[in-house]
Amino acid sequence: MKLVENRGGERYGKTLVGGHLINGRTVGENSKERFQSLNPAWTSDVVADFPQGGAKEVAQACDAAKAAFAKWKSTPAPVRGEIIGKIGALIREQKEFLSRLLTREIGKPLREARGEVQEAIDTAAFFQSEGRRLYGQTVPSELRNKALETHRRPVGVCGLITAGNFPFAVPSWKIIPALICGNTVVWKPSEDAPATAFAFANIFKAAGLPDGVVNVVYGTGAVTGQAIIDAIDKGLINKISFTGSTEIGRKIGEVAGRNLQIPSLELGGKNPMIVMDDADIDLAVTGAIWSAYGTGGQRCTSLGNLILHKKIADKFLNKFVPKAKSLIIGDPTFNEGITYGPLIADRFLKRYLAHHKMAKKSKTAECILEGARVKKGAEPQGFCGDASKGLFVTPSLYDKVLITDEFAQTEVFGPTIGVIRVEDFDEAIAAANGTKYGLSSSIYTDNAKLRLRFKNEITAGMSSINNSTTGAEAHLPFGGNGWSGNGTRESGIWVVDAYTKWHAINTDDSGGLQLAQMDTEEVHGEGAADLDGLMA
Ligand code: UN1
Repeated sequence: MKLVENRGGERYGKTLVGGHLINGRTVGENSKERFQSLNPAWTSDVVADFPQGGAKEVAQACDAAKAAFAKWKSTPAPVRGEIIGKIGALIREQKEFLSRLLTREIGKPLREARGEVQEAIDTAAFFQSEGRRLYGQTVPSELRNKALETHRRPVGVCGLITAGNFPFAVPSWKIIPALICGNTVVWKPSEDAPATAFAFANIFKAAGLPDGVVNVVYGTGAVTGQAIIDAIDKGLINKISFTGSTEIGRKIGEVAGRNLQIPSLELGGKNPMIVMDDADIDLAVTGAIWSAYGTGGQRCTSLGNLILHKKIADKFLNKFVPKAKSLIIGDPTFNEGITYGPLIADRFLKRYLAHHKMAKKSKTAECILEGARVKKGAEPQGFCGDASKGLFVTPSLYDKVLITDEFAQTEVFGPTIGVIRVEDFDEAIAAANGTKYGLSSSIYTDNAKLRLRFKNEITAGMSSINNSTTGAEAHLPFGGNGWSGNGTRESGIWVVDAYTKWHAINTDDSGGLQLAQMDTEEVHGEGAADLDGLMA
């Protein structure tokens, strides 16, 4: 690793030049094929310069992970937990540094970056103690002098592919449980955040994780991500976990499926929020603003479809629109008070700007806020950054969208939402369940009967009542249904199922061959039902 002069972004720091981590060694630091991560608030700041890994590096990383597996698997789980605890302690020590690096690399406000790093600390704390559980069961046998038990076994080499919007927390959701369960890892971090990943990888090393247990191969999704997917077909990977688009998730699902593996897929969302006519409007407006525009709408849990009861829709929007117009946008490195920073990368910006075309296909939709790129000399009130340097956009809002519109059915991944007006709860829940996605969801109401109906009828994997669609806690199951995922979950105890397989064992101490699944003499009662009549 070296830090080199950063022409164009000196005030942010130097450029980090790094390489893959394979079997404890840095590989490809001088390789010619490289990519750069740019600070989206100031795109001439080159944050990092990394080699692009291909099939060769992925194969080397998988070999290293396979070689390290036997020893790591047999390391007692509480000892593995100690290392996880050390990882958590080191992250805590470096929390401010890591948060600032993350903010510089992906443009997330500092307080959110700190929250994200904290989530990794919390995840480490949770799984350190899981090293002292990882419970199996004892089960009664149908035969005498025979004992039944179950154990969780690791699955092997785990290929992990993560996205740029949560480049620290989401990798921790995958890597830490994979490790506590005794697996080894090949991680392909997002091409938008290699420096953040590199810092994380260094913590794994510093915590004393043996060489080869975590390997990191950097690069783009199209090249390095594809090489990881191909490695499933080559038999180099036993389990894949992916956070990203539905389109890529579907491809991974196909490849994993034909190899009889269960992938963990955390995909897109078009998350609904219902606001009923009895809701606390100010509370709902605050929740909707944050869900829609917090993190620049770049969360898989961000609000997509805001479903308003007709009776309160105008009142709601009269409060919502001025708030949306006065959000503070800017460069998060030098301004702690911003609501959201730049979009993460140019491809996100392009997709955001293109969403208007899709929204305008609607026959009924009315554009209330024309979200656009912030232009130098025409910055919104309170803007703090250099519009000509960063990927800054203003928020967008469409009213009178129909759930059947393409705009209501498609994830944008930027600060835009559509308002769907409904007559009653039946229409509201139909709209909320009216997309192919099913990740997060929310309702604002104090009506106990409607809350109960919402809990029972919503098809999403996660729901909030009187709260934002975003902000899952580190120990609750995270994940979605339909196009949002394949039903696997991350976080908390539930993720252990993703990284282990059950092993059932029976021990027979009877001294003879006892046959299970046989008709046993022991249980023949006297009062057997006389079924002869039935055959007549
Ligand atoms: C993601 O956006 O990919 O709960 C996952 C939340 C965040 C989501 C992270 N922790 O909103």
